[in-house]
Amino acid sequence: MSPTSWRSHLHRERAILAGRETRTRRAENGQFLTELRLLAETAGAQVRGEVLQRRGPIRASTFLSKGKIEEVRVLSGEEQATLLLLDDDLSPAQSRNLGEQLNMKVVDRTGLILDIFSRRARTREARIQVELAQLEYLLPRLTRMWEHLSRLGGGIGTRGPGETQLEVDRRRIREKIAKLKRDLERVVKERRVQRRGRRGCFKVSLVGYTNAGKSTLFNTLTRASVYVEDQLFATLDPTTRVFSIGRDTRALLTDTVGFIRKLPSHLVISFRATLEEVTEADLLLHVVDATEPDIDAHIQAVEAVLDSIGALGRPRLSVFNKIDAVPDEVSILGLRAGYPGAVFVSALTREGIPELRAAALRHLVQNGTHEERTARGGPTES
Ligand SMILES: Nc1nc2c(ncn2[C@@H]2O[C@H](COP(=O)(O)OP(=O)(O)OP(=O)(O)O)[C@@H](O)[C@H]2O)c(=O)[nH]1
Ligand SMILES: [Mg+2]
Repeated sequence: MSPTSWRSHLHRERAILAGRETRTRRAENGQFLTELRLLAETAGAQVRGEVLQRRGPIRASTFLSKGKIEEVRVLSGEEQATLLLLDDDLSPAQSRNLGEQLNMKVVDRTGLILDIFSRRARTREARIQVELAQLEYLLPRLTRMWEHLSRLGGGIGTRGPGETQLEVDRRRIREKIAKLKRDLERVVKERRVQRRGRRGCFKVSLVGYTNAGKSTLFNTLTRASVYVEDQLFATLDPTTRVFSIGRDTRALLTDTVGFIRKLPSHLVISFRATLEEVTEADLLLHVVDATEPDIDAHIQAVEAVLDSIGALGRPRLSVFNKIDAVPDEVSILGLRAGYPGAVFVSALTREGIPELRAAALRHLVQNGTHEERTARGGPTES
């Protein structure tokens, strides 16, 4: 591994998951680390066990308490695990200390999400954005990564690196970051030019928690066939297609990257080019997975990301998806009562889709964007 590139390195590793309960987030029926497990599996790791810290303050030097570190040590010995995945973000010093004490590779939540994004990035735009976020994350952690790699003999020789080598590597990373930022500026400009060509059209963007069914709904509404998968972050690149809202009204619908609780800020910043589609939309369709046990937490996580990109004020319509998979009618009635104004659909069975189109049209009219705007030209893709 060269210091200025970072390929996925979690694939097939045997991993232990660890997290801490907080006052606002408590484990219920063992549900606490479910999302971390999904993230880990999406990154290709093999999850061998979980450790949950329920009480006690955060230990500044290692994040986890001594007792929990011991628990991880025993479990990882039994399971021959080499990787510890944390549900929270660690400071560079915390992950270094934990790694040294346990003699394991330690990856925090941001590191894990970045790893998944790097596995998913296919287009030039996505690659630039992901690499930029990774290098910004890597820079303050370089010492640790370096020591760790040298200990494992990971392709950089057996001799411990001197300060000079580290300085050289830091400089190379800074230069690479500067270059990626210039590349990204070009991408942002290209996208702006592209969007200018679409002035006069309604712009509707799908947003929502990862795996809520945005791409499936996109395919249903536009008869497209973008990639759909029961995995987190299946979509990284935005796709735009024409979508008919009413008999004579068409809009441009954009499917984009999904959000998650504590989406790394480096990613949010570097995905600016992609997310400008969202900040400039006339209407956001917020897709919510109706089968999700913790719907409010997901809605709040999405709103937090919208807030951080300056899109919280855009007109928004909540779309509860996957109602075909909600076990009983009573639950759906409960949701309808709890979220008035939302529409309820199944992107798979098409139930509720006509109501969704009608509600979207109503919103566009109410927001005064309806008048002369209709989509011009044939389907476009970006
Ligand atoms: N039962 C049911 N499953 C659905 C529905 N819509 C989507 N799914 C499933 O949910 C999973 C995620 O769907 P995607 O469309 O990839 O979700 P997404 O929101 O685009 O996810 P990311 O791009 O990863 O953020 C897939 O397995 C879909 O088949 C639905 O209406 N009903
Ligand atoms: Mg998707």
